[in-house]
Amino acid sequence: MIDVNDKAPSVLALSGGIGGAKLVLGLYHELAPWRLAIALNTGDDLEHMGLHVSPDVDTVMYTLAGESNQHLGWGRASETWSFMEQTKRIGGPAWFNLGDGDMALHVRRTELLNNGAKLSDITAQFFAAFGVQAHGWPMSDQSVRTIVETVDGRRLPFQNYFVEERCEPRISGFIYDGATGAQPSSSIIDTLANPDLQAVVMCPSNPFVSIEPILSVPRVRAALAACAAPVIAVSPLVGGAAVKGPLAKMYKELGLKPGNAQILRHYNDFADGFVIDHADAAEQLELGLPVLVTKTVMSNLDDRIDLARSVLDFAKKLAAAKKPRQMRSGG
Ligand code: FO1
Repeated sequence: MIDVNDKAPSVLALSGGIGGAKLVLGLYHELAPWRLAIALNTGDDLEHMGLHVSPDVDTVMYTLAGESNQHLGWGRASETWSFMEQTKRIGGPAWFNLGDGDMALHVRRTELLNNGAKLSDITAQFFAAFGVQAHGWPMSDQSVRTIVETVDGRRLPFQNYFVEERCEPRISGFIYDGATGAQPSSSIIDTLANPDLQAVVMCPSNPFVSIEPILSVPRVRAALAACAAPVIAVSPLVGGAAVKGPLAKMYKELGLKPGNAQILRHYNDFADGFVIDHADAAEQLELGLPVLVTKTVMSNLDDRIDLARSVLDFAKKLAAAKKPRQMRSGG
C-alpha cells in the first residue's frame, strides 16, 4: 500500500540529452509520478545573450509535461520564432535558437538566479508549474560546464561544439569545468542513501557529455557505489552506433572501439546490471556483470514504457542479490 504522504522517490534516474529523456518518460508512465526522481545534467547549460539556459533540464520537463517538440527533440511543441527572427534582423547571434515560449523559461530563470534563487528551487517551481509530479533535481546548484577539447587545441563549451559547430571538430577530451568545487544536489545524495530506494537507472545518454558531468560532481560516484538499490545502466549504443548524436564519432576520435564494453567503463564502479539491445546480444558474455538483452530502441511511447518496465523488473531481480559494497578501483 503506497503511503501517499510519503513522497520519497523509489527510482532515481540519471539523465541528460534527448535519449535519456525518452526513458525518463517511460519510467514516468510506469511509476506513480512522485516515485520518480531525475538527476539532471546541467553540464550543457550556457549563458546566451545574457540568459541562463538549461537544455537538459528543460528537455526533461517538456517531455514529462507532454509539451516537447517531437520533431526537433528539444524545445517545446508548437513553438514560434519571432524572437529569433527579430534577433537576426538586428545582428544578434543566430546559431542557438530560442523559441518564443521557451524564452519565458530563460528570462524567468535568469531573473530568479540573479535574485539569489537556487537552480534546484527554480527547477522545482517550473516543474510544478508544468504539472510535472516527478522530482527534477539539477546535479548541482553550482556551475559545472562540459568543455570539449578539440585536436586543434580549442576548448569548446558544449553547445558551441554540439550546435554551433555541429559536432564536426575532432575531439581529444572533455573537461567538467567547475566540478571540483561544486556541491552535489543534497536530494540526489540523500535519495541514494535511502534504504527504501528500489532502483537507480543510468539512462541511455551519451556517457561523456550527459552522464559524466553528473558523476564528476564530488560524492556522486561514491554515493552510487554505496547505494543499496540496484544500479542499472542502459546502453545508448545499438550495434556499435549511437542511436542519436555524436557518441560513436567521439569514441573513434578518442581511439576507442565504440561498443558496450566501452560504455561500461564509465559505470564499472557502481553498475549492478547492464541493459543492451538484441543487436549486441553477442557481447553479453564479455561484459562481466548481469546483462539484460532487450529492445532498447525507443521509437514511440509504448517502446519507452516497455523498456522502463523491463529495466525495473531487471532491478527487482538484482535487488535480491545486491549487498552494499565499497567503491572498486579503476572504472
Ligand atoms: N539544439 C540544436 O541542435 N540547435 C539549437 O538551436 C538548439 C537550441 C536549444 C535551445 C534550448 C534548449 O533547451 C535546447 C536547444 N537545443 C538545440 C538542444 C540542445 O543543444 C541539446 O538538447 C542538449 O544540450 C544536448 O543534450
